[in-house]
Amino acid sequence: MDKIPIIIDCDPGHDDALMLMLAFGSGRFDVKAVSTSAGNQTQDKTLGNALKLLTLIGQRVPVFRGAEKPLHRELIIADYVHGETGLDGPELPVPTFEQESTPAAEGIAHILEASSEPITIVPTGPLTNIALLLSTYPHLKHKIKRISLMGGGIFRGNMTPLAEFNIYADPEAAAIVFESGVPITMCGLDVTHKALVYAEDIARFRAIGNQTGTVAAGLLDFFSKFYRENRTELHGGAALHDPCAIAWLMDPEMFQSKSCYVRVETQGAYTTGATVVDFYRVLAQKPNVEVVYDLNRERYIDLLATSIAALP
Ligand SMILES: [Ca+2]
Repeated sequence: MDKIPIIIDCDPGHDDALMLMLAFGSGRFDVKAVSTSAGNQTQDKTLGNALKLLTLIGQRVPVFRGAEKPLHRELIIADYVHGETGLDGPELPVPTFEQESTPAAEGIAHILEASSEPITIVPTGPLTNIALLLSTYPHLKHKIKRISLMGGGIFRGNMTPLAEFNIYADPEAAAIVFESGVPITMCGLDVTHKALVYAEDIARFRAIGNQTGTVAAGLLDFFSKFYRENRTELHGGAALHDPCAIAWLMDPEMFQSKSCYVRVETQGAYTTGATVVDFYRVLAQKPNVEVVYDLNRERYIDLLATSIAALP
């Protein structure tokens, strides 16, 4: 099977870490580059975390530093979930390599330009870098096969009652991405709050016995604390958001989704950062997003376990 060419834009972040393990460990992707967004933590920290994680899993691809803050707003971070470092919990290795000198949007543009085939972009943080890419290099849109992202939701939010963190952090950037005309897959809170990882799954990752499994388990132990304390309706499960955006590319059949017209609210009194999903097609507009809302959780955990086992 041919590997799927992708570029990952992330803000590690505990669930971003598991997303990277899935992307690299699955063997299904030709990862052209990783760029970092400021989101779960500051740009300095998410960039450092990406370099540490790639060092841990023995992968060396170009890493690009992304924007320091959202397009028009001040940076908000999610240290209440991810801790002071953005990846609190286990010990991580000192990076064995450095980021490229090119900024993210420019670096991604060069890769798209040089590629003979369209590349899928997988953003799992705020969409600042991807909005900069699309607005600075609009002639390269046709080189983007799809944007498979974690963000948004149909009926709920986790920052405000209707807005999810990644979209809320930079709604103007998200609006640019959703209005770009590039095909989008949106793994929002509807599916990611069913992509639960429980204590027994964490024990399974730890029992793999390699360094990746040990770190994955340590990260998820820390990450689960927030969910056990604040999302009791998940019954001890932690919502493992970001790997969904990769898993959908591997096996869309394990998910349920619907093609919908989606816009991002940037000015609402109560709804800024909401993804407005026309689920029942009341506007009769052409769908621009494949909205993912359910998955086969057991298969998702199996994919993660297999991928972690294939890494150092
Ligand atoms: Ca993330």
